[in-house]
Amino acid sequence: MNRPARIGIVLLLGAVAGALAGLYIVRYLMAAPELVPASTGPGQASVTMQTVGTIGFGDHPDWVSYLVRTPSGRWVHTTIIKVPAHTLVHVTIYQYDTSTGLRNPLWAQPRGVVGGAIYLNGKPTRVVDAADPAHTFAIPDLGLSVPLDGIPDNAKNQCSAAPCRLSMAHNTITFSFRTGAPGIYRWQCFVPCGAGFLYGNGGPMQTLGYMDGQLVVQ
Ligand SMILES: [Cu+2]
Repeated sequence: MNRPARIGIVLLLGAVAGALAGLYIVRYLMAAPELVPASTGPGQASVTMQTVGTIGFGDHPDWVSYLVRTPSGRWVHTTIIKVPAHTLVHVTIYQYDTSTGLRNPLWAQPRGVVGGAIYLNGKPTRVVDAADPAHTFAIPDLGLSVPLDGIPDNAKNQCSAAPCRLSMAHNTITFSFRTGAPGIYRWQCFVPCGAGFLYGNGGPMQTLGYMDGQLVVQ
């Protein structure tokens, strides 16, 4: 093979490698879940989420996940939420997964919520059985921790793919908390719900868009 042909092949291989590296960067390293803003009113905001036992689509269809509802009512597979600073935030979570239980029973007590209570299917609740949560919603830097009780293993009409509908078996948990200064606050679930991973703490438990999230306070 003559020299120009060899140079041509090397250049071609270089271009292919570059294109693949670019695809990898765009597809895997820059891909971030969508940011969903809260619905806002004077001095208040509201956020609606659901937790599901299996997301049912995407890269990891069998992973547990959160979803967030946009102000216009569309369910988005994300955990990145934008709320205003120094504001009372009302949260509603539709919890469709079965129980896993808490590793630390301390987390059975809701903390950091207005009034010290959450509402579990409308009932004021100051502590749950540590065996009952399927997930928690916790923002460590705000001292917020909310247990989300699972549905019974034998519940009828369970949801298997998100977004789940209100006609399917679920618990509704509502609570309120106050935001402070602007910033990005990490939030996560503290139930070891990553089935199939070491101690249940891998996979979805370590992945933004599933059981890890960011509260963007602006
Ligand atoms: Cu979880």
